[in-house]
Amino acid sequence: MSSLEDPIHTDEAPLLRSTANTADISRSRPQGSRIAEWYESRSRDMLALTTVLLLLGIGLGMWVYGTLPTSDRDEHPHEYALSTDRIRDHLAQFLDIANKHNSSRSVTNGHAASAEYVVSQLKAHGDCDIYKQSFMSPVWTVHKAPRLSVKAPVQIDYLHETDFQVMRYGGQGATIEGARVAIVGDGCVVDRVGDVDGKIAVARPSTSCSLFEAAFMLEQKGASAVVFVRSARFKAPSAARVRFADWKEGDPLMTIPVLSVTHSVGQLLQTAPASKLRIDIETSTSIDVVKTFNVLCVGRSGDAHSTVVVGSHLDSVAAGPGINDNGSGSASTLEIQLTLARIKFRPHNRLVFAWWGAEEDGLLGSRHFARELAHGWKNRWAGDVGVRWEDIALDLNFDMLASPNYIALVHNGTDAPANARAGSRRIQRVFEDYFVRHDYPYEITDMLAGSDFVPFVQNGVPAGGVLTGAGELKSIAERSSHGGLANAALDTCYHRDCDTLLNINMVALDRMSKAAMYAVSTLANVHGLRDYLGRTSFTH
Ligand SMILES: *[C@@H]1O[C@H](CO)[C@@H](O)[C@H](O)[C@H]1NC(C)=O
Ligand SMILES: *[C@@H]1O[C@H](CO)[C@@H](O)[C@H](O)[C@H]1NC(C)=O
Ligand SMILES: CC(=O)N[C@H]1CO[C@H](CO)[C@@H](O)[C@@H]1O
Ligand SMILES: [Zn+2]
Repeated sequence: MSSLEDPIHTDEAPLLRSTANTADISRSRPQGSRIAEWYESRSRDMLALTTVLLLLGIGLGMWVYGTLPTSDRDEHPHEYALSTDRIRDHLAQFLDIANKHNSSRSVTNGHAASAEYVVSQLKAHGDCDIYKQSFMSPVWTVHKAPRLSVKAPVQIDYLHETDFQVMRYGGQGATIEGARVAIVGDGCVVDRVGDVDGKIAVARPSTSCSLFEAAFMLEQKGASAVVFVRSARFKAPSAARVRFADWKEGDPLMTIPVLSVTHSVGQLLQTAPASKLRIDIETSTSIDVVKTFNVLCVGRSGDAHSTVVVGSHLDSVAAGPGINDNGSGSASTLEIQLTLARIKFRPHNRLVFAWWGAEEDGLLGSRHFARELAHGWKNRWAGDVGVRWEDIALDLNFDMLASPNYIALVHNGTDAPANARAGSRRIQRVFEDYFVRHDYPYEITDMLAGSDFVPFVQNGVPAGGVLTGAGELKSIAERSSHGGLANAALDTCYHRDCDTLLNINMVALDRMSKAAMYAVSTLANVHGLRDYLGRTSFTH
């Protein structure tokens, strides 16, 4: 076959040879049919020419395409690589765990199984070194509604939650009958009050010490219970925590009951003649100190000296499975790490993912992390966790990301203390860029308390994050810009047993998890991250 010997065609030879039938037919053709042969070789030339033109066309197309404006998908591939369905699969696993643990993923119940799930996913599909950081956490449980009755001398049985309440971490449960009362006024200046031994101390909260300090002093002076009277501007009793905010192993906890009563109940206690006044209190509560842990996934690539921490909390309250709160944050950060591993993301700055334990008991996991790394306070399990505090450039916090009646909220960086403010404002802008680019409505919300960014900003590390709201009501104005239901809570199942998969807003989850992915991948790729965070003026 001449055409096959022709050097011009050698490249196409395999292509033509593979059409074996053509060769067989030409061989069976009568000899001397020169016209047919000529015709055949022309058709092969045509085929070759077509191929060349086709290749040229593809090349030209690619060149033209390259000069066109790139799509959002090309510019933000990490966002598009993240699958909301996979996040939902993790949430289904969390729910399954909660169902097997008395409908909860709290420190005592289900947190460990949730953590095992995260660790097994990271081991199988993640890209990091995994550390567990153990610590002790006090866990508060109310077993039965408390009782409070006062004889002055006529007996009044007060209504739980309307007139009085046991304060959180307020004691180990006790039955007290016919006790006398000691009015101590300002709970902080107990040295100046008389004998409280064996009596129920009725005190006013004060600004000169914490509730815990006042109550604990009264306990040490022998009081059998403490009753804090609320000021008149509050209608309901308080359920505030009577415990050191940053409790650590070895710190004291209350043993005697601590109650909060409304102003009007307090009036009666303070004005009734002390000789005739007797009080019965019954509480059924406990504080157990249990071991729990943080899970850390320390990236193997990127500059360790400019580490980006990506945190979320894994535990739920004891009262419910916590699928939005805060399963939605921890499932999203898990899928972000797995996605980055799958697409072989090599960050310029090292990424450390953290799943905090005991958040619902007062941010104890993230506080323990800061105490051990920033302040060198070690417990008996302390060991290498693969990170040093001075290497941490910033913290991103993802808590609830899928509230059913959500508003997209971005933390206000200006709320951070002065030494973390510029960086926190910079992080805020990164999140805002995402919402502006997609034309999604969002609001700025405070960054003062309530989640695991606290120990970071308190120790000078800039922080930021997004969230979708909890028990607060949506206003009519907010409804017109964000949709959903006005005069309803952003999450009616907040801290309740109905916080299940049905409580997840998939649109919110999609937008917010991608906002998280955008911030993580963007900040992980900033060169000179610390300079970038330190810049005090920037254009949007
Ligand atoms: C499960 O929850 C119920 C109701 O809150 C409680 O009475 C029970 O003791 C719990 N069981 C366990 C094993 O925690
Ligand atoms: C952010 O916080 C600062 C200071 O705490 C406050 O002045 C400002 O109004 C807040 N911004 C928004 C949009 O809420
Ligand atoms: C964003 C958000 O509402 N997070 C919640 C997670 O749980 C803690 C502890 O209960 C709340 O204080 C946070 O508000
Ligand atoms: Zn919560």
